[in-house]
Amino acid sequence: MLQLDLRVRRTVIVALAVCLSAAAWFAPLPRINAADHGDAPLASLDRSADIGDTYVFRDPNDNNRIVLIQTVQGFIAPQEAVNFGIFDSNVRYRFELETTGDPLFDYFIDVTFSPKTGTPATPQSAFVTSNFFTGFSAPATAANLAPTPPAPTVTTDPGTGISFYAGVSDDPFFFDIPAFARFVASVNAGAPDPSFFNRARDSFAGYNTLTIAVSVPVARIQPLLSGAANNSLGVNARTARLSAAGTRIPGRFPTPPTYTNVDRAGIPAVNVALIPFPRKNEFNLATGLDDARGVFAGDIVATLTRFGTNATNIGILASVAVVQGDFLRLNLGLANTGPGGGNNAGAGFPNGRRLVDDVIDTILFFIANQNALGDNVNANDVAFRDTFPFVGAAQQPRDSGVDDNTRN
Ligand SMILES: [Ca+2]
Ligand SMILES: [Ca+2]
Ligand SMILES: [Ca+2]
Ligand SMILES: [Ca+2]
Repeated sequence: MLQLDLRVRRTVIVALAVCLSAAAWFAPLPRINAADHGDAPLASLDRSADIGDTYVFRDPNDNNRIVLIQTVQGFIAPQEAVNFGIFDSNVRYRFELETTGDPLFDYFIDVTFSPKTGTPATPQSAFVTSNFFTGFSAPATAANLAPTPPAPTVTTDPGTGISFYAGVSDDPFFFDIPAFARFVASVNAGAPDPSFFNRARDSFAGYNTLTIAVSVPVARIQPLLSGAANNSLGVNARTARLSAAGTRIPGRFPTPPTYTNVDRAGIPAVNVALIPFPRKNEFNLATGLDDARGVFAGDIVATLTRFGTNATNIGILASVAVVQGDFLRLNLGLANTGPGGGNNAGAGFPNGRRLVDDVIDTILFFIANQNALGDNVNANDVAFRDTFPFVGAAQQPRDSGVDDNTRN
């Protein structure tokens, strides 16, 4: 059974209670896209800054390291991996680290990239910076169109012991988007029909994404923790676009650079599944403190109420995504073991998030008042690696007559 932190702040209990009593308004459930792919109009229009998923887990090969992964710019077709597999040099890809047990992040790891120049085979340079270690640079992995993808270039910085990878990989997320959309439509029509999930097609199968992964020694994280319950680390991904605002010279960016937030993603499916369409952009620009203040609590409760989720399970879901801010929370005292980034029972989501974790089924379990409900897509279409960066190898162009794996 999942171990959930059920502590709920008084203010949020009050906010949720108020919202529950006022949840007679029957707004239709929001559209469902994916974990966070294309979760809001502005993110959909800024694809290079559109986060897909965020993961945090202990390295199963060495629990003294913590692996952080964010995927961006999903749905890259294998035949276009070279042309579309480019990190945007005007986007800052950030991991926000929450280390004090409150809804405000305290530390960050930022990754930015050089422009794509030279030949398609020339890797972009990544710049890894932080407010708790001295930064370093490392090459990304350039995509190719060969039958076999390039081996991932992993750089371990000698000064910090931090390992880094960035490149095109298989999208590690698995979920049947149309089935879920049809199920939601049936809920809205007053006749919930889980049989739509018999479709069981992984909407992400056969497609790639850009992946950024870092592996940080626990020894560098542990000193940052203070007052955090359960020796835990909170992680959220956030992208921001370099802004020309403030510069006096047209076309020149200010120094130091300023950024405008685009997207954020912690707990999977919060924005896409629980926030109503008119507020999705606002949610992406908000902070963990906004979450904890209950800025979106009313919307989340209204959505869950439409699903038929009872107060107990609304409280559980709210405790994960609202009360302490929308952060994945990883218990550093819980061992992670097994292949593909770890798969031992009881150590995965909502304890952090591992690649193998069927997060959609876990969330549906609580939405359905702890009754079994799932999308029947329960594993990735390709094997995850057993070593860092753990994500599966990029999908490559197929030979004539060979299934391309897509399950649209
Ligand atoms: Ca997104
Ligand atoms: Ca904090
Ligand atoms: Ca996949
Ligand atoms: Ca599933």
